[in-house]
Amino acid sequence: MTEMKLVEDTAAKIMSMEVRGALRIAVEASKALLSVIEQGATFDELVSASDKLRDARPTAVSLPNAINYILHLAEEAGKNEPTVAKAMLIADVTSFIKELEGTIDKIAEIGSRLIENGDVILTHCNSKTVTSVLAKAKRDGKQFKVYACETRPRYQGHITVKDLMEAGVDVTLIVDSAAYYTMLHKDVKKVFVGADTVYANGDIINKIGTSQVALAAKTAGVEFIVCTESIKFSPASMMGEVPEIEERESSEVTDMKEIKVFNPAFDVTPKEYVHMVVTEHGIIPPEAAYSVLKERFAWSFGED
Ligand code: RUB
Repeated sequence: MTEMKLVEDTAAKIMSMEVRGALRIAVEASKALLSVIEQGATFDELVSASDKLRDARPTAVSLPNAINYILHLAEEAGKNEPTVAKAMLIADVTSFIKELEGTIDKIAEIGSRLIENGDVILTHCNSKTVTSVLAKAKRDGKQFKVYACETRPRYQGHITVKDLMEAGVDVTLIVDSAAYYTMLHKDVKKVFVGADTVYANGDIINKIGTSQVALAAKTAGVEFIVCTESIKFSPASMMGEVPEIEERESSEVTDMKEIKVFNPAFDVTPKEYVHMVVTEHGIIPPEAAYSVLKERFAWSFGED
């Protein structure tokens, strides 16, 4: 497979959701760009490969963040003589990917400490970050139960149930509309969800339905915990930009072609509903998102 074909293939897999989840999208796009670099692409070719990947899914900011960082690394490496520049860039991008992949284990380590024996937890969608937190708590010998929302229309909750069963976690599938009832009647103590984007003000974008779960959690007095790598924080939101909320095909919802369908894939949970955000750097209140952005994305403000 030529390297551009690999880029197009990766973009197609992200669009079709064969590759999904904000962290995995960023990792796979970065790997595709690494292969382009390894083939000796010029900077312009790297930019054109990046453009093919950038818009594959519009809401998860982890994707443009990873791409922009690789382009920044390429600019920096390009200040050297060409063979040195190539070797340097390959090393830098390889270590960036390794770091990205490693963040999930750090969050698992930190987030699992929040889980106590006897906890009943609810989750929505399929976040590999959240499932790694839950799996780590299980490996640490904690006894707890999980309720997983099925997550219409794409049923990512089924993946969550499978992931957690493989990890030996006691997990039960519920329909999305049973979230509040389950909180009240099954003594849910904590909600854990992932994120696609974190705004500078601490608001969180995640799978459609997350904000309803957060509203229900607030009413039911249940802690609402977001687990997210800092690559999902949005530098553009510091300048007032808001990511587009992806709307997907009506065929995901129904095969009745004659009816009107509105199918947003994500929603925004206001920071007031979020008790804490678990990142690879530690646990922060949502209001601290701005400080994380200033530090994590210093390179994009010309500050490194
Ligand atoms: C996935 C989703 C996940 C976040 C975080 O939506 O909303 O909760 O992406 O996932 P989709 P992770 O299925 O539409 O991609 O923690 O794995 O990055």
